[in-house]
Amino acid sequence: MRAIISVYDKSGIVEFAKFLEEKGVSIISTGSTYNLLKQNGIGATSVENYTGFEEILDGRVKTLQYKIHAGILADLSNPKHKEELSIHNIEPIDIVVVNLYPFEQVAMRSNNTNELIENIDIGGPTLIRAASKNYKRVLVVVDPKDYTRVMENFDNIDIDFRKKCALKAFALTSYYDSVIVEKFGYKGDTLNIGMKLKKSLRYGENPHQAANFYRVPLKKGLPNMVQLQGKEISFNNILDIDVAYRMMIESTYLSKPFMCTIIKHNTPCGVACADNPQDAYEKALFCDPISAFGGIVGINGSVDANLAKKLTERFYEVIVAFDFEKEALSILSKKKNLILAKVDKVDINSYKENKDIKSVVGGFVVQDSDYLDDFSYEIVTQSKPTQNQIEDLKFAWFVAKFAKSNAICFALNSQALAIGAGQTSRVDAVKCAAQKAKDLGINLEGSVLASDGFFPFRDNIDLAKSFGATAFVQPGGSIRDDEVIKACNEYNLPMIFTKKRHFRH
Ligand code: 93A
Repeated sequence: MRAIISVYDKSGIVEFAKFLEEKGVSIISTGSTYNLLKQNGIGATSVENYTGFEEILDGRVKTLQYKIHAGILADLSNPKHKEELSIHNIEPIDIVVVNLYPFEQVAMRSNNTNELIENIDIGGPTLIRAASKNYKRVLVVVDPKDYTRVMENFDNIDIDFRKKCALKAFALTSYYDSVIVEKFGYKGDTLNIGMKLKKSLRYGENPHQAANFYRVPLKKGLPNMVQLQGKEISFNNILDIDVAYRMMIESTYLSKPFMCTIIKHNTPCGVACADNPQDAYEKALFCDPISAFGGIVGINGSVDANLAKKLTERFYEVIVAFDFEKEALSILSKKKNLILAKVDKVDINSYKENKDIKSVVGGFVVQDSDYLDDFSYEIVTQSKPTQNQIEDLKFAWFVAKFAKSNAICFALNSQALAIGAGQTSRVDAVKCAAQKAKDLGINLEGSVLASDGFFPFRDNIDLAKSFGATAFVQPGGSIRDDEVIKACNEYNLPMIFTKKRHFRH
């Protein structure tokens, strides 16, 4: 076996190279790496000796040589490659150990263009990328922290291990380039976190904020959205369409075929399910027609003429649906500004794979997506919920999941009656919802209540019961669960725990 070692950060390299030598690996090495190995008694060959070409252009061309790269890139399962190696007297290289010029560290302290340019590593990434491309045969090691793992597993290194190393290497070179882009301040159609510009937006959350819409590579799980009519889509429209879209995809969890949601400021102000889209819409609107003004309507189906007529009676910004019937389109076309967004129904499994990225000053936090695809629970009270209550609890739980935390939802017959969202205390969420219902003349008697996080005290139960709630769903997990369960038992009302919290910030 043959390895090329060319490292800027020399930590651990002597031990690693010694190990490789003991395993019978021949070592080729660059300038100062070679000197260090030699000083430590390791029998390496310099790149110059190996290739017959000396380093030129002040080290800009060290390893960028035919003999090196053909040795790395040859596919030895291909007879033609093997033959060509032998014709040109080139030996295969099986291991590439490289770490790069410290561009980022230099960029943090310096604005000297020449210094920055000299610290852009070209040969290193080229070695790394060549080895990664040929991971089926070649092992690439780009991080001194990995030397131990490689040594421990050396006799059992398989294709999975080499593939992992290759992807780590590609991620490194992609990050390395993104730092160069960031330092030199490129403003183009890619964002330096590996995203591609989808659309320049008129402005951001507010008119004084510039904004763009980027997409992740390969668009995995993202809706393929087509705008059928209406004014230019805005930053806030995209955010609101996103919640509607998530509810549409996750609505496969619900028991009825059609779901309608009305979104305002990124949180639902009305949600319902029914056996047809029009009923679902009318039931959704019932919850809070005042908030619905200027909202985004999402429907997990096709908009037909009847529904289109209903929709034109009010002012909405966007209708998002899986489809629009021809007649519906002609009815809706009278509302020139109304945006119609047709989105693809994606497979729930690829949807689940999406990562949730939120920005913080100077970076991002990333988490797995919080999807809902089943309703499992434990009954924790003496009183057991009826089958109808279970259905309503399941539905209310869906609504509370998508409403901004702290969120609660009073629901009955697959319809949200009152939603309390975005409150800093849970008891305020209950009060807000009940106050809205009261103002709109909505009767909460006989409803069920869902809470996206646990009830910290029994006061929520006392209050909700006084407004008419008759069953509860919450994650559980408070140190005062006993007190909360006791309150339900006193009222002889059922409560279920899902053991899963669904905060949405
Ligand atoms: O200047 S380079 O872009 N040209 C090259 O051909 C080349 N080959 C390896 N830089 C190159 N390298 C880099 O040199 C490696 O990525 C490593 O960071 C460094 C090791 O050089 P030395 O062994 O002389 O310390």
